Formats: sequence, structure tokens, C-alpha cells
Amino acid sequence: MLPLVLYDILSELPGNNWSANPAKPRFVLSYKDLPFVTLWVEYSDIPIAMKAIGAKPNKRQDGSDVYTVPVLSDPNTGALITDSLEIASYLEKTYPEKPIFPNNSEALIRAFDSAYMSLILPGFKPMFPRTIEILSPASAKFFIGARLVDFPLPWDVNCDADRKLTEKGYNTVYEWYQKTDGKWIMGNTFSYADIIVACWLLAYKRVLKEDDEWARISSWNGGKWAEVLADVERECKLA
Ligand SMILES: N[C@@H](CCC(=O)N[C@@H](CS)C(=O)NCC(=O)O)C(=O)O
Repeated sequence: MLPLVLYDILSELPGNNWSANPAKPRFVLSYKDLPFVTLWVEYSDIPIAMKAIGAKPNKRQDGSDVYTVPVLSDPNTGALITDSLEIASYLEKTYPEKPIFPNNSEALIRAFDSAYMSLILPGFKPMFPRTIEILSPASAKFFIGARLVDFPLPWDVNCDADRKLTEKGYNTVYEWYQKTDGKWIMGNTFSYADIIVACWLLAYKRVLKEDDEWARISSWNGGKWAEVLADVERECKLA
């Protein structure tokens, strides 16, 4: 079997692996024991690089086109897929062993993805000044322009109101986990829902200051979030 190719975003962090959306297919590929290589793309080069390989654009909230990463190329089938959720769906259909949508749960997990994002998106702004710090100057400039469309200034790492929004979101996710009998969203059954939760936690851990902002987030709900991230990384053989 030829290795699949995952397009992810370059940074100045050692080892990269910081961006939540490309992290999701990386976790799936590793969970399913599929061979893959990663091609690291400068944030500012995403449109030109994705257009050059023939990837489909994604849609902005206003319906306009935007080229995004992750993109997955599968030389075994010729598939070229844009968007983390569509990549997960493709991998599940093409490589069904070790399911990530067990018990026919893809529709519900798609709804879970939207619900989770609507809880955590409102508190995103403190991530942006830290993201700029780990990008090259050209990519930082591009990132600022792209994010300003949906998140007007000010962006403040220490904004209490934004932190409270994130904490409130995770309190709800914590309640969801309390309703299951087992450590995963689907009880004792691991699924893509847990990968979605973990990949945003990974982004906080990698992008925010580990001994400061991440220490605060990971202490919420009795240390639940550091635990979920570690459990999912272990399950996907990434720890
Ligand atoms: N829904 C998409 C979102 C992907 C996305 O927004 N990717 C960001 C990086 S994490 C991107 O490529 N942004 C390009 C831009 O904003 O111009 C997915 O899950 O793949």
C-alpha cells in the first residue's frame, strides 16, 4: 500500500502538529494504522499550493470559496479530499477496519462536531495572538487577514470574558462526558467524536503557553481535558 499524503500547516514550533483541523485526519490515519506522510504548507501558501494540486476549495460562512488545509491525497485510489470531516468520512468508507463511526454513528457525530464547535468558537480570540507568534512573518500576516473576517479586534490572550466563554463551553462538554458510562463520548466505544474533542485540546496545548494558559484550561473540570487528550493520543498511538 502506498502512503497517503496529508497536507498540514508549517509553524516554528518544534515538530509542528499544532493545528486542530489537520490534526484530526492525522489521528484517524494513525488510529487506523494507515501509512502516511505529511507535507507541511506555509499558511500563506495554502491557496496557491492547494489550487496547484487541484484540491477543491472549502466554503466560508458567507458561502464564498476559501482554500483550506487539511487536504488528503490517497495515491491508492486517486482521491483528493478537502475538509477534516470529509476526510474522516472517506477514510472510514475506504478503510473500514477499526471504525471511527461505529454503530452507524456518522450522522450523529457530524451533529456533535457542529455542537462542539458552536460551544468553543465564541472563545477563540485569545488563541490568535499566540498563533501569530508561531508562524513566519508572511503567514502571520495572512492569518491576521483571514481571521479578522470573522473575529474583529481586539485579540487579547488575557481577556477574561473570552476565557469565560471557553470555560462555559467545556463545562457543557464535561456534562456530556458525565452522561456516558465509560471514558469516551460513546461510553466504552472510541469514536471520531473523541478525536474532535482532543484535537482542539491539542491545539490549545501546542499554541498557548503550556505552563500558563494551557495549565489553566487543563485544570478545569478536575483535570478532565488533559486526561481526554492523553487518552485519545494513546488510543491513536500518538503518545
Ligand atoms: N472545516 C474545515 C476547516 C479547515 C480550516 O479552516 N483550515 C484552516 C487552517 S486550520 C485554513 O486552512 N484556513 C485558510 C484560511 O483561513 O484562509 C476542516 O475541518 O477541514
